[in-house]
Amino acid sequence: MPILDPLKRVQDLRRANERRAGKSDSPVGRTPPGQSLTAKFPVLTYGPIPRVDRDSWRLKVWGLVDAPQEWDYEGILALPQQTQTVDIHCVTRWSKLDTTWQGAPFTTIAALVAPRPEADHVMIHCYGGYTTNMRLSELLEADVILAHSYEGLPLEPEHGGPMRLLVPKLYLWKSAKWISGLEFMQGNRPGFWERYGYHMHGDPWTEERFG
Ligand SMILES: Nc1nc2c(c(=O)[nH]1)N[C@H]1C(S)=C(S)[C@@H](COP(=O)(O)O)O[C@H]1N2
Ligand SMILES: [Mo]
Repeated sequence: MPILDPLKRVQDLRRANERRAGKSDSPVGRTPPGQSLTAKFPVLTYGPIPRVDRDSWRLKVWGLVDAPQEWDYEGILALPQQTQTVDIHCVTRWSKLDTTWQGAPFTTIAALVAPRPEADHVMIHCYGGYTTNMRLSELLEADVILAHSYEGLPLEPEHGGPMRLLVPKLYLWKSAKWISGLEFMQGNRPGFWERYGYHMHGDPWTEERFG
């Protein structure tokens, strides 16, 4: 057996461990399998870009929650804010390192609407009709935010402005642009791309591209 194979295996294991420990700062260790790095920020949208201005934008939360609520743009800005620098990964095989976003943590919103014990998934709804599904447990991780700013500036309309979801740990199709609603549910249901064969979960590190 060529010596390269075991060496590569050890390297891969070390990278996986570093990643789990959050230690790796080498671009190689931070790039999931099958992805290439880009410095650009490609726009990927199915259909036309819905034009939603700040004043009319709303987030409605309903389903299996004790306190259904609606927020406007100012309401989201009035919540505690979080700024974070994260890597993003698109299923079309580009990754972008060190992108900086600001917004309100999903956990704050979840705490305010009080999910019922049986709620275990959330359908994300968007202006324009796009949807995507996620496990509630993953939305409750600390780096999931409702983002209104990118690199210190208000989010551009083509990237989801005035407000999008950011879930850095999953492929970017889960980071719904022009977010309009959160539907808390019991059990999972496919969203837009998931119905067309994308994976129900979408972990870039295990290449959950298609279901
Ligand atoms: N509402 C909405 N959100 C969406 C999409 C979309 O078509 N509509 N595309 C998804 C896909 S497939 C990707 S890869 C990312 C791309 O985000 P970007 O255009 O800011 O790069 O947005 C996701 N969020
Ligand atoms: Mo995508």
